[in-house]
Amino acid sequence: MAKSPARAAQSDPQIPNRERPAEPQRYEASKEELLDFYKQMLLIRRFEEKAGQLYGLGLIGGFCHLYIGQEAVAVGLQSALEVGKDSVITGYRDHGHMLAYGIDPKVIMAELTGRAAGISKGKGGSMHMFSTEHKFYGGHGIVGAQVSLGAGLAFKHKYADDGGVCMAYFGDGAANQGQVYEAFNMAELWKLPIIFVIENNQYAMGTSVNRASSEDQLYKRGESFRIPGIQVDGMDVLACRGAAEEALAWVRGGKGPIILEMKTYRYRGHSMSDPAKYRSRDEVQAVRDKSDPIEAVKRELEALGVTEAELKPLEQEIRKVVGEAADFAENAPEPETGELYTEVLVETY
Ligand SMILES: Cc1ncc(C[n+]2csc(CCOP(=O)(O)OP(=O)(O)O)c2C)c(N)n1
Ligand SMILES: [Mg+2]
Repeated sequence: MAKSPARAAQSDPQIPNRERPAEPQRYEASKEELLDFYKQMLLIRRFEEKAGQLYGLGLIGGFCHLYIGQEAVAVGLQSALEVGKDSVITGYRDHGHMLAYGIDPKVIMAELTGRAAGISKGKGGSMHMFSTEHKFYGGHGIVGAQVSLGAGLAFKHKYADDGGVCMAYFGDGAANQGQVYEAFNMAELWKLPIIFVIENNQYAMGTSVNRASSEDQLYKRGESFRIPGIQVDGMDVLACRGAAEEALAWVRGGKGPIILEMKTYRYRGHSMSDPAKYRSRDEVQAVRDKSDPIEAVKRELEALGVTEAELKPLEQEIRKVVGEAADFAENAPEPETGELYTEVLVETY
């Protein structure tokens, strides 16, 4: 006799009993750690503002996607990683992730202006930056491609048994790409050490997540692959760090991949050439007023007794670092013309 649909729909009895990660706790940072998070987020914000200015002056060519508004995600998550052991991969909105990993702002800015001293020798630009020394594997322009590449990096960690974990970032728009699900399947099947980080900044170019996604609770996207997911306040750096701790415990414990959906928001347009007609100024302003990640940490620092006068020198120091990076990026020489065909594939294989 054929099974009734209701019976057939009964799922594998193992599923309800599946182990789940614990509910992440907000990270309890010391005053020094909180100051450090503040500095890192402010560095990203000021760096990105400066990059926007240089773009306006015609010093940056090609695409340029700013990370303003999303700073708490990269800073909170990557503060829990071990540089040089764990690997990181992301899309084209990559400057913040590099800065959060302690990579020199000068070589990032010089890459934006296409100079030989840039981290990709001036040939990658905003979207294609790498630091193999940091195990930072880009910087990718093809939406979703970094997710499968990230699964490959995680496979390498497992194969070499080096204890590393891959953190693979992608956007809410990328979360609808087919290759993401192929990567999910393999990652869970092979219990790869990977944290899939969905940076849900609410928009993919001009399309809001609700308009593009039949399931807009993106942390659930791994369910049919048995990959657990956690939704995180991506505007709260301590919530981000707390989630990273839980995710790392899960993945380093050999339990396979995990998904973190970071609820965040980008203040600027998709790229520098976005007229932003798809949302109102009021919407952006409301998020800035209510949930700015940097202002939130500032308030916490003040509650811990840190005064405005103590923060001022930090802010000045960051302005100086960013100013020096911009000067360097403006004055460093361009690559020699003889470099045009080096490190690019010109033969067949
Ligand atoms: C395969 C592919 N399709 C389309 C594009 C064009 N494109 C570039 S960015 C983007 C939106 C992606 O949005 P999301 O994943 O939410 O990332 P965000 O820009 O918000 O960080 C699209 C459609 C592309 N680069 N690659
Ligand atoms: Mg997005």
